[in-house]
Amino acid sequence: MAKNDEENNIKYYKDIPTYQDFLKNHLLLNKPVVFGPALTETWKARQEWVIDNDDIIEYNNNVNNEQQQEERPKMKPRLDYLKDQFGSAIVGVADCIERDFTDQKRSEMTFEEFIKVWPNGRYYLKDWHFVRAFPEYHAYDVPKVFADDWMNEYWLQENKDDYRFVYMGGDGTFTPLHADVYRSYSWSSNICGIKRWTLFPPGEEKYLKDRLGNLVYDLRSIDHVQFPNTEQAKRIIYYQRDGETMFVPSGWYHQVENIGLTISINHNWSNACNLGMTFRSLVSDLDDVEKSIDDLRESMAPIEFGQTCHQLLLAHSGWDCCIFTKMLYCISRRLHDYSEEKEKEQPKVKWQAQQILTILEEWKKRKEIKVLDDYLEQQGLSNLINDIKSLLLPLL
Ligand SMILES: O=C(O)CCC(=O)C(=O)O
Ligand SMILES: [Fe+2]
Repeated sequence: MAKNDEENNIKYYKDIPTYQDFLKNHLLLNKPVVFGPALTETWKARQEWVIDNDDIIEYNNNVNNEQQQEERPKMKPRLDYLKDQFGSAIVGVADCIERDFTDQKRSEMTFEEFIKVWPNGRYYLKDWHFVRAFPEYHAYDVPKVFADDWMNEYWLQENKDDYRFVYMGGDGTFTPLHADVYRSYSWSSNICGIKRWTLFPPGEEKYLKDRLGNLVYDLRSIDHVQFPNTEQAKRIIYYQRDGETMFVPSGWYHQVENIGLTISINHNWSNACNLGMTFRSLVSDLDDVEKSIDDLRESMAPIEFGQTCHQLLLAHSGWDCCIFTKMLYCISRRLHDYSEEKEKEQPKVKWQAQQILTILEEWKKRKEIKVLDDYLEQQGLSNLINDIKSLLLPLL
């Protein structure tokens, strides 16, 4: 088993660090970190969803007996309780043996049906918007160090969506290699089972692509003719145990494989510290859409072409520049009304305002700004960018 310490280039905090330490050493440096079980100890999910694991488990994957003992999860799911509480909910599952382009084939079933197939190691329950589905249940609290979360703050205010998930998988289920949506951060707390993480610092993904830019799908079965350079990619491997929490920084590609029956809770999140990364990912997604329909450019007026690109971006990735700007407006209003005693742990307000204003300046320099202006106007939001500036400038 890989060593779970700094030798492996990942910082481990047994005791929860202060927000200032986390900000300085991880959010701003964009470096991963693991928190010990103390962070999640009081969660209802850790108390009610699991029981001690006394099973002798026959694993599907290739580990020898000694490793099996060492890797045996301390806890296992409390299936009767989970079925009783949540059995009739509809959940989305990924088929770990059927690929669908760059992802796994998805389908739906009831949670009760999932519980029956859980041990088979084929279907992986993913992206369950658990808090939305069971708002009264209160399975966990967002740790203070992760509370400054603009994405969920915006979506919850709109009451439309969120990025708060529960995952449940059997031995050998996995999430293919990817970087997170919008280059957001993620945090993932393991309730039971073991997760084997492989993390690649930003930039290393160039070794994980073929000549056409396709990314390796599963690190466990690489075609070395198609992907001849994968061995060169620097990586961190970490076995995440029951109760531990992984912080995944922006733009780090990663793959996750489950050992034993696993349950995890994870959020995608973003804030002023990774705003630049998020913004550049938006612009690059927009560039990709533009390229993909370049043959239509001649047949359309420039405004119409721009709007079509935005619509495609929204349909394809769930966001567009309008949503991004509305998120900045939502956060700017809060920063403007800042009141110290009510506020969560976060960087200095003035610094956050500067980050947003810097992004707006970057926008202004890009050709897409004209399209964005028209697009916002069409949605009755023509003053949004000026409104953001009026809210933030007094904070500088
Ligand atoms: O647990 C998994 O399978 C995937 C988690 C993940 O990709 C993340 O937290 O960003
Ligand atoms: Fe991820």
